[in-house]
Amino acid sequence: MSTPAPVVVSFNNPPAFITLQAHMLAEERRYPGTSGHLSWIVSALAIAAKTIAAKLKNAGIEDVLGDFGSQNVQGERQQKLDVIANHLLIQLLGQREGVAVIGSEENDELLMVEAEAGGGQRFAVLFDPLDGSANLDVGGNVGTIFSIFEVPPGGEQLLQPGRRQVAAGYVLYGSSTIFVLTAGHGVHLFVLDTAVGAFIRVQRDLRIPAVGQIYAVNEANLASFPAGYQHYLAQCRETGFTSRYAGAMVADVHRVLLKGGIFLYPPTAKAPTGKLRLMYEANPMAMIIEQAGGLASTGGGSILDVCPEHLHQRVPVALGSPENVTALLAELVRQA
Ligand code: AHM
Ligand code: MG
Repeated sequence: MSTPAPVVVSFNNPPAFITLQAHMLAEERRYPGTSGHLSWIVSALAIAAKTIAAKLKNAGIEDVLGDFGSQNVQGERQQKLDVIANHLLIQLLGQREGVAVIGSEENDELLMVEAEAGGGQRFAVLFDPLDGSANLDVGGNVGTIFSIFEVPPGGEQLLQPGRRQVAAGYVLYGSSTIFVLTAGHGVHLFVLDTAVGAFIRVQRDLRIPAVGQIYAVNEANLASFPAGYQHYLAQCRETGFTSRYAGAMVADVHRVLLKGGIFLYPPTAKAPTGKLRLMYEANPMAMIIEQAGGLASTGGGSILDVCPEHLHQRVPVALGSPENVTALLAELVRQA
């Protein structure tokens, strides 16, 4: 009896069930000579995200809500979950080979991680562990935002313009846990499959709509915005825009990324250089939005070209669909 010919099956076309880890390994393989440290760092961020998501699901049952009883360097009251998320990220990243520097919204200074023997590429990871934490007590959306730079050999110039980020992303803890990532080649979206415990890629090469009809801004501050912002928002209202504002940058930017429109945190009387922090809020969101085909501006130039002076520096932020941001910038010039 002759042996039947083996059946050759291809599992690559169409690709299915790609985890975040598999995605990162494939991304890194495109660049021979890279050390693999970047995917290792993203895997630490994913573990932190899963742990934070689990804590949030049990908030109110476990004692994780409310004030921690201290303030961070920016004078903001820390919530217990701010402290828990920050500690978790520092512990996980601090143990990862390739992490040289850690910077957090919740820490006054950069943390320098001792180098491992063996050398190789080293990275700075900057993050806002729990963005929008004022939403915690009401069960609203919160997020984690991160930015990754390669540390130049010699370690000088630790804070670099956002244009030099090698990867950036955010996690949105909402009705599902969503991980959005760019490593400089498009924006990809993963959803946590809680049964499997892994982030599964559900969208590749996300593109922001060219124009949208949503604006996200804290309109209670309108009277103290510079004239150009006020005029632009008046035009939006006159032309049928709708307003959506969660008070958590991650949730608001995510909506704009998927549906189009504009997210704004302009200068105000209370915060003349804006409220949002360049290194771990504005830069990573700007990289995501630009990678998706949008624009991200300080009102004067691209957020990604701002030369940082210190870890907690603030910038005005206007980001979103290219047509919306261009219209705002034209109004800012007209009213200057
Ligand atoms: P946080 O990082 O301390 O939570 O603050 C940042 C948040 C952003 O998520 C959000 O866009 C902004 O602060 C909301 O501020 P406001 O309440 O002034 O509108
Ligand atoms: Mg924040």
